[in-house]
This record gives sequence, C-alpha cells and structure tokens, in this order.
Amino acid sequence: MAKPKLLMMGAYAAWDMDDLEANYDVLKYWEAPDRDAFVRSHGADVRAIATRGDLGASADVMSKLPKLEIVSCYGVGVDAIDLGYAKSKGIRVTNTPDVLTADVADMGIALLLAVARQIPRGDAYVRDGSWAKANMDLVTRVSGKKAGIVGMGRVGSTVAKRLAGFDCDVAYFDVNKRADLPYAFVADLVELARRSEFLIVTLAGGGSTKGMINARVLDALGPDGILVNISRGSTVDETALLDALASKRIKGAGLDVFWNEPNIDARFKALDNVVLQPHHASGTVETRKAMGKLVRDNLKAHFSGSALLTPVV
Ligand code: 8YV
Repeated sequence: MAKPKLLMMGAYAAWDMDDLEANYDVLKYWEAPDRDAFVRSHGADVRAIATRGDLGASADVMSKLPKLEIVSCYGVGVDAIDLGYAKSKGIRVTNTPDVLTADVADMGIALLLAVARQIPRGDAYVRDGSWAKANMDLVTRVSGKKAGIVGMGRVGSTVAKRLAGFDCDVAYFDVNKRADLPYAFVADLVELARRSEFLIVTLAGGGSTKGMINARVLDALGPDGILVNISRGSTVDETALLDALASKRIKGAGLDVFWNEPNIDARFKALDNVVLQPHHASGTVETRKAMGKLVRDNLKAHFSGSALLTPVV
C-alpha cells in the first residue's frame, strides 16, 4: 500500500525525519523555492501535516489540501494553527502537552536568575579581565521575593512549584481561580504586577491573550521589577516593553519569545538589561525526543484507526 502523503511545514530533528520518511511520503514545504506552487502541484493527495508550534498551519495552506485529515503539531501551543478552519473541515489536530512542561518551566527560572543575578554579565566580567581590576557590582536576589505568574496552566503551575522552592511568595492571574492550588489568586493583572517583584508570563498564545502585558502592567511592575516571557511573543506589547526597558521603567527582562522570530527587533540587542533566548525553552534533547515521538505516535494512531494520544479539543 502507498505510504500516506505528509506535508512537513519545517524540519524536525534527524531521528524524527528518519522515522517519518520511512513511514510517509514526506513533502518538505520549507525547502520549496515557491511554496504556493509546491502546494498547488503536490497538495491533492496530502492526508497529514506535521508542523511546529512556531510554524502552525494556516487556513490558506489547509484549504489547498482537499484530502487533509490531521495536523500534528510539534509543540503545545497551537495558536498558529487555524483551529476554526480545521474544525469546520473535520481536520483533527494534535499537540505535545506535558512532555515539555518541566523544561519550559526550568527556562523560566533560568531566565529569572540570569536577569536578576546578571549571569551573562558576570560571565563576560570574568572572561574580559574586569574581575582583576575590581569586584563586580551587586545584583538582585531572587529567593524569598514576591513572584507573579500570568497564566496558571501546566507550565505556570510548574514554575510556581519551582519558585516555592526558592521560598518565593507566589500569586497568579488567570481567567479562573484554581481551587486545587495553594497560591494567591489575583483577578486583576495590573494589581498582580503591582504586588510582584517578578512577573513570569506563561499564557497560551492567540487572540484572547494578545498584548496582555501592556504599558500599564509594566508600569505597575515598576523600576525594580523583572519580566520573564516563556509563552508567546504575542502576549506582550513589545513596543511598550522596549520603551519600559530603555527608560528603566522596569529593571529587566528575560525573553525566550518575540513578535518577529527569528528576526527580532534589533533594539533588544542593544539593551543591557535583557537576557535573550532563541525560543528554546523546550529545546533539550530529552524533551525534543519526547515531542517528536508524540507527533509520530499521534500520526500512527490516526492512520491505524486508534484513539489519538493528545488531541487538541
Ligand atoms: C517549540 C513551542 O519551541 O510548545 C510550544 O508551543 O513553542 C515550543 O515547544 C516549538 O514548537 C518548536 O518549534
């Protein structure tokens, strides 16, 4: 029997590519010089899309694949997939929750420590010989501080657990209070920012959270406050953030995600109060192997008529 045709929106790690190429007729969208023409000439028999959180699947691409049955996403965030369109056409969607939660939460803590304790500057201070001339100036403590988490989902609650280990006083904002968690619920985001010395953003992306971290929230966080974003670039008003960082209306920021990845606003690179990461919170070998396996297992389940492991509802 012919292998099902799979359109891949971007590259996966070699171990996943090998397995996918053994089991599917793989079409590499990202390698096509003219992507529209590529989809038009090869799309008629495509039954599945394998994509990534950052690449998603637009209604435009899906509409050119009349036999599309499933979109399997390497990533938990499905904000770049047009879920409304998929639903209207009965196209199934899967993602990779849980397997990446610990690593993404770890990155939140790493960025917080990196900004507060100025780890990159300390590293440069040792390497460039500055240490021999004078001791580095003093930095900011993390332990025992007031932390605010914006979005108390899987990642948010895992960050909270880690912060509790630092004896932080943790509060959070979300649409609903989580009765199962011991942390203080603050129904007003500006109020949460006002009471917090660190704000860690772990929201889902998409229209409902777009620009939630705006100038008012940043001003409430204040000149001693640190912002960490491990969610999606879209959740933060980047113009307001750049302004607040440049004018020191907040102390600093640790950012894994941006509006325009990977070509981020060049002004970030000129700031000395930010620590930047290349959207890499889930980027460990261990987690990426588990994510790839989950993408492949969902596709396998679909084509063998079994229940999907992690459908997006
Ligand atoms: C990945 C992500 O970096 O899970 C998500 O939503 O954004 C990340 O884990 C991404 O999907 C890999 O390209």
